Amino acid sequence: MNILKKRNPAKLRESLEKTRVSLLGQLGDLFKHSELDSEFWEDLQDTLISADIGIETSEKIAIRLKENAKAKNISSGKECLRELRSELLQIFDLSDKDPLASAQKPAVFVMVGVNGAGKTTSIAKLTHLLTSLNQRVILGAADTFRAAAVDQIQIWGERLGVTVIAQDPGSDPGAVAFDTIHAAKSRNMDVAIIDTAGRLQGKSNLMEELKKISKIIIRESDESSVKIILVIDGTTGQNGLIQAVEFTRFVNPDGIFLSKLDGTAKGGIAIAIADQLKIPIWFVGTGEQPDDIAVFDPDLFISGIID
Ligand SMILES: Nc1nc2c(ncn2[C@@H]2O[C@H](COP(=O)(O)OP(=O)(O)OP(=O)(O)O)[C@@H](O)[C@H]2O)c(=O)[nH]1
Ligand SMILES: [Mg+2]
Repeated sequence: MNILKKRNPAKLRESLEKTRVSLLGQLGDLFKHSELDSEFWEDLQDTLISADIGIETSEKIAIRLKENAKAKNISSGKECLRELRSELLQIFDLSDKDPLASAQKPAVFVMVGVNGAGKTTSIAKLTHLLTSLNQRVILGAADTFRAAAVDQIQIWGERLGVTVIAQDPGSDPGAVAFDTIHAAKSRNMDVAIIDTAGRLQGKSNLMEELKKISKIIIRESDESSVKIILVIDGTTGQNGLIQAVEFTRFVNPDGIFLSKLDGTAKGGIAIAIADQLKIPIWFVGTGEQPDDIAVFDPDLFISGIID
C-alpha cells in the first residue's frame, strides 16, 4: 500500500491558487464561446501556452481536443471543458511506482537539481512527512561543495530529530553517500535521503560526478529501492523543463519534486513536465516550512487548476 497517497490535498489545491485564477479566468471566457470555430481553437492554444504548459504540449492538447470534438460531435464549450480534463488526465497517466517501494530497507532518495531549486528544503519536508507516517529517516549531507550546505542540513536534522551523516565540507560526496547507506542499514532505517550539490547543466564535470555518486548509491543498495528525485523550481516555468532534460542525460530521475508551487502562476509546468519528460511528479513544495509539502495527485491537480 502506498502510504503517501493523497497526503495534504488542501495544500496542493491552495498552492495552485494563482495558476487557477489566471488560467480559469481565461478558460472561463473561452468556454463561453458558443461556437467552436478556428478562433476558439487558437485562443485555447494561446491560453494553455500562457499557463506555462509549453508550446509543444499546448499544441498537442488543442489538436487532440479538436479531433475529439469532431469525432464526438461536441459543439458546446462546456462539453469541451470536460474533454480537456480527460486529455490532461491522460498526460499524467504514466507508469508510476510507489516512491517508498523497496525490496529491502532502506528506501533511498537521492535529491538532484540545479542550484537553489529547493533540494535541501525539500529534504526537510520529506523528512517531516515521512516521520509523521512513522518512518525512520536518516539524512546524508552529500552536498560537500557549497560551504554552508552541511550546516544547513544539520540544522534541519536537529529541528526534525533525525540523524545526519556528514563529513567535512570539501570531502568526497560519494563517500558521504556510502556512509549514509551503511549507517541506514545498520540502524535499520526505513528511508535514507541524500542531499547533493546544486549543479548547472553546463558544468559537465559536476554532472559526471553526480553520475558517479548515483552509481555508488545503487551499488551499495538494492537497486529497486533507490529513487532519484529531480527537484524542479516551479517558478522557473519552461526553463525548469530545459534543465530537467539536461539532467536526464546523466541520471535517470524516477520522480519529480516540484518546488515553490506556492506563489507562482506557472503551475501548468507540471503538465509540460509529465508530457515531455514522462517522469511522474511525486511531490510539490507549497512553502518554506517542513510541513509545506503535498503528495501530487493528477485528479486533484487538474481540479485545482480548472475548477
Ligand atoms: N516559497 C517557497 N520557497 C521554497 C520552497 N522550497 C524551497 N524554497 C526556498 O528556496 C530557497 C532555496 O532552497 P534550498 O533548499 O536551499 O535549495 P537547494 O536546491 O538545496 O540549493 P543549493 O544547495 O544551493 O543548490 C530557500 O530560500 C528555500 O526556503 C517552496 O516550496 N516554496
Ligand atoms: Mg542545498
